Amino acid sequence: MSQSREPTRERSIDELYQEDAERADANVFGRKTDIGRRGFLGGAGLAAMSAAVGGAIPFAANMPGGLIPAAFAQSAPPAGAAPSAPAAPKGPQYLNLPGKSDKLVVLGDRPLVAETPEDQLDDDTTPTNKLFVRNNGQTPDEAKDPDKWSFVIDGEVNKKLTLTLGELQSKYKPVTQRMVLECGGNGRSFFTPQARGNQWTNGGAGCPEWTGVRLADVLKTAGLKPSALFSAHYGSDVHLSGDASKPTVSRGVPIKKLMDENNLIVWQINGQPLPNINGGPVRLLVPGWPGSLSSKWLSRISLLDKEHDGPGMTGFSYRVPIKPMVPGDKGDPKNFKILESMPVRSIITSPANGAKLAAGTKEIKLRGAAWAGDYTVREVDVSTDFGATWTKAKLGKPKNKYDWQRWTATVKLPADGYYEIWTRGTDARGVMQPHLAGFWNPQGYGGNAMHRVAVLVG
Ligand SMILES: Nc1nc2c(c(=O)[nH]1)N[C@H]1C(S)=C(S)[C@@H](COP(=O)(O)O)O[C@H]1N2
Ligand SMILES: [Mo]
Repeated sequence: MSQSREPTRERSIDELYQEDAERADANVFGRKTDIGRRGFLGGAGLAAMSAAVGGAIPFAANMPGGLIPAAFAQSAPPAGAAPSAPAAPKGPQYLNLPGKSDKLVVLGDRPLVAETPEDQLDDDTTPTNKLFVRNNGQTPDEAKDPDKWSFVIDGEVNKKLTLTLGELQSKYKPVTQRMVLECGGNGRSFFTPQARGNQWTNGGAGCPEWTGVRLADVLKTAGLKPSALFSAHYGSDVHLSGDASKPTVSRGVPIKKLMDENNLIVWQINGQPLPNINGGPVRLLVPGWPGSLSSKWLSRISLLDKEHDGPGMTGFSYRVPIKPMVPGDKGDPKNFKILESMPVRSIITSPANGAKLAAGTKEIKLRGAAWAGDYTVREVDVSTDFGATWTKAKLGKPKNKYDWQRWTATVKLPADGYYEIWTRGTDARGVMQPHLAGFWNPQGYGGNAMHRVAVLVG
């Protein structure tokens, strides 16, 4: 006689949080009392939470309910934590691609999408092998003769231009700038309920040094007609369907943004030829706004007399609500506008999430980076006590516009145990990162919840 029934198994606290955060929260923190006050983390809840995160929680009294502990957001359980139950969600899949670090995490393989975990963004300048990859279509074969790579500038211009890479290099003055490239969906995984698309943490961004010529200089040669109001950018990669007549993605910007002197047509990254996987031999770089504007394998920039309607411009694509919508709702297209500047974001690049430090460690040196789309970052703060108190980080200056700002901070710890280090950035306008990803939208753009890393001391 066979017994097919699964033995009942007690699920670990992290599984509970992953499956149903609200229920887990009620179990751990206790239900709201009839006067509407949330229970506090004590007794059985505290014991269960401590066992799950792997140590005592010195600031347990400040631990907010409803927030999935940072320790559970990582792939592997924190060192010393209770071993994960067999049904734990599968761990990250690492990228295996020549020229790329095997620490990049694959979010999708058709099209290829891979992100850079925050702790891999610890270099002041992002090395090429650590720059994220976001393809929408098929990855093209490597160009045989890069110097002959050509693209056109057409539409509302006085003179249609066709330029090869060789001509670009000989006719225009090259510039080198360190600038952030960031996917519009960066931070999408922090939305609740889950939004459609690649589930980026904060790793859909990087800040390498780019060499190229100013797009504005090239546009001046073509001569813009007064009717040129908007751009349309195209790359030569083929649509996933194989239909060569369909662009994979084609987005554009209003003329004011197009003429920004920081937009470059680039062929080098960190002093080397731009690799095929990141759009070489020639790509566009439109910093500050969603990465999708920065066409890889650049083939054409068209000037239009109205807003572009290519794939990535319409419906809910790269659009965010004007007025907040009910999270999870379908949404009314009339309530949406195009996402322009990316929001402020600060990340901790050291220590890594899940770091285990020696017993008796009384202070931690933190390193990180912050950036804010079109704006500079005014302030970065860090907290070790679930946001009850904050310490100002030492914030560096950008090398040039659209560079990220590196920061450092030292925090003191009162005792051994489990901590979450939180960071939040504030941009030059005074706009600060929210505790949780706000302004929910169906495709999950602009998710910039404060970054948290779990560390275990002792
Ligand atoms: N031709 C082309 N350009 C493209 C894309 C693409 O799929 N095809 N992806 C865009 C998106 S969505 C982003 S975020 C960036 C990613 O650049 P990377 O892969 O070099 O990191 O390229 C943009 N340019
Ligand atoms: Mo993107």
